Amino acid sequence: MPKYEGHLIGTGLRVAIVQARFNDFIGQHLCDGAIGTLRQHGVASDAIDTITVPGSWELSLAAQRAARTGRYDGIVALGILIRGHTAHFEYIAGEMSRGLGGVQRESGIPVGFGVLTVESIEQAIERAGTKLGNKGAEAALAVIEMATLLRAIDAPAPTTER
Ligand code: DLZ
Repeated sequence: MPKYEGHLIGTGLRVAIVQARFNDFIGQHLCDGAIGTLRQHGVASDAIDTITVPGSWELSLAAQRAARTGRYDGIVALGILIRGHTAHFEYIAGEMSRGLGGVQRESGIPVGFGVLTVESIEQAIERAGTKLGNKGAEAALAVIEMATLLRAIDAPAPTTER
């Protein structure tokens, strides 16, 4: 029985990083984490494009356009949403996550979810390369695994000899 798995060798993959600029002083660390991970796993530097958008609300539209070009094997979405005192957070977080999920389902290209949805700047810093890892790096790793998994699933099944 065939078993399909992805792996973490990113050689030959082309990846777009779509990054929201809001809270950019922390977001830059997510981006560094994502690029560092892609490079460590063999993705060529000229095969990584970065696309910036104003805020997390705009991520899914830019990710959709990037996916439609057919140039990428995967997309890493990065942003930082910090809950304020209004309902803004809920509206943006809901639409952003649904939108990114929709892009990946419609396009068939993996979209790594490296968007922090946190209560405070401190929680964001913890997840952007300090105490609790780097969610940008984790999203990049998931994209490599998913892109290689999809290639494995799409490959023609080996013929059995008689
Ligand atoms: C307006 C806004 C607010 C209040 N907070 C955030 C946030 O914490 N993180 C983020 O990525 N973007 C935020 N934005 C901007 C919106 O995502 C969007 O860019 C604007 O509403 C313009 O469409």
